[in-house]
Amino acid sequence: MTTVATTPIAGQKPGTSGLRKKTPVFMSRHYLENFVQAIFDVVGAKGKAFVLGGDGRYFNDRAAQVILRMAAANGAARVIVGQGAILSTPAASHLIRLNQTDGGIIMSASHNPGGPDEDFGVKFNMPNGGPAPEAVTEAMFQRTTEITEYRMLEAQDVDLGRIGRHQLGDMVVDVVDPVTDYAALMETLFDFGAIRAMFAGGFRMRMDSMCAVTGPYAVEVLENRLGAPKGTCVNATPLPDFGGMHPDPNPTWAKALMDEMFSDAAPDFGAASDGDGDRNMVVGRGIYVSPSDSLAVLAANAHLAPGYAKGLRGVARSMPTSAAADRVADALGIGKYETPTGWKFFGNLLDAGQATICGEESFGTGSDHVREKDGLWAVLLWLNILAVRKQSVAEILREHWAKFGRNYYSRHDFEAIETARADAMFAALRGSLSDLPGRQVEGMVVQSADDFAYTDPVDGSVSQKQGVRVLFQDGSRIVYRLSGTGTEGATLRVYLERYAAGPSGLDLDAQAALAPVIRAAHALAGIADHTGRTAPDVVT
Ligand code: VG1
Ligand code: CO
Repeated sequence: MTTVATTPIAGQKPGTSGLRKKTPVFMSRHYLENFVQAIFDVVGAKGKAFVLGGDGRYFNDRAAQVILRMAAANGAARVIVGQGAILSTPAASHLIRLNQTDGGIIMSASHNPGGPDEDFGVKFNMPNGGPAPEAVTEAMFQRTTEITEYRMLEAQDVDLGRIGRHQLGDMVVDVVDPVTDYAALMETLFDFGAIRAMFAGGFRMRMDSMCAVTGPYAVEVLENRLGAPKGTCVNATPLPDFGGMHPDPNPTWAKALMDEMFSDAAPDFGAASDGDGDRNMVVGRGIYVSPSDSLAVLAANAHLAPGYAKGLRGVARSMPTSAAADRVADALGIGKYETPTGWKFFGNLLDAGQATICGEESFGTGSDHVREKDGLWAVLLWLNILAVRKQSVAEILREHWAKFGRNYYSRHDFEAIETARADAMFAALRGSLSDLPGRQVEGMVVQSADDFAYTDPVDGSVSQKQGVRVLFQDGSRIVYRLSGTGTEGATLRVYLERYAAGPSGLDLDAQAALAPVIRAAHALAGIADHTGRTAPDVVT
């Protein structure tokens, strides 16, 4: 065991989901080591067991060996690693819970591109399987600012290609198949027989794993266990640079899937997932399902799947997510919760049994089966619902809107803005909040405007400044936030929502229906003046 002298490196502050930086930064001297030592200093490693895996992006394999040697040097007793250092984020969460480990380290920058010049990331998950809460990540960050040394075992690489037990110093390394336990969990939740019968009856699907981590999971579950025709899963081999794809499952980056789903040859159902497998996009033949609507439809129909047949305890959504899920919760007479952005805020609600299903507008949905959002889980719940209802995605959506009304919704992202300009825009916006109520814009009257703060109902912790909200009298809403996962400048996210009760006006194009809200969003924040941008880079 060696103790290596080091000095603090600035900027090792975890964001919405772990620490993310450009890969060369992560590969620079002491960078990974400092952060990993800070993790172990905060959570303690002596005698403990952890799970380790990542999404297979560039540097995943090398980082895994470093983390293993550091875990051994810090006295950990056992680390469970996915074969090839691969684990999807939800599968890692499941392994932590299944094996009751003391947490886990996930190597991923999720939906950010991967490669030597792209992004890398590391996050710590707690013994409940969920992302570390703010108090813990803050303590890790504090530790990085005062670190003077880290511990490293001098040893050869562990053969992570071979399943089975290995020894690293005094520590045991158990290399496991990344898919088996996860697939078994899915079989307990969904009616595989019904879905298998649907595929056998000619139902066709395209699952686009975007050359990221869900490939092996999708092939095993959809093709091997559910009998979907070979070739249902595309881009199913995880690659270090994701084959040059940007593994963010949205209409912009999963364009090939969108094109196919809107073509004459479209299959019945399409889905895509992100770098680390926790996000999903769902598309019907000729119809896109917005993530906020997906959450609402899943909540309304979850009881059709065996794992949720007893009904839901509650539904939680992040604040910028549309209120569509709230309408379902009200109709079901169950709890509804509104949290800040980031899955870590759902952990307490799930642990306390207050929420069963959670979701975010950013293509994330999940349930209490793990403590992360879970892309393939959402796909399987949709398949289960389709198998039971025997309707198309379009029919299910239209019936949903007819019953609950429709929350037209879109998010506009303005990427890589100069940080100082973005900060100035927010300062001005925050300064104007108290004057906004009563103001008319685009024919709508502002009812209230605030900076979202959240008090966790379980542990009472408070999170401030989680997004600026402007609420209008007609129920429309604008939310402004800065991304906490980007690695270049600032990314402004503008979330737009407008409610249509129906029965008419439920079938409009979302951008058209939101046009006045979009114009109001630009006017109220002075987006063009502050940032020089008039149009978003990504629209979802
Ligand atoms: C984004 C999303 C957020 C999500 C987070 C992590 O954060 O908006 O909803 O939880 O990514 O998702 P931000 O701070 O950039 O808006 V993932 O798939 O990167 O684990
Ligand atoms: Co992700």
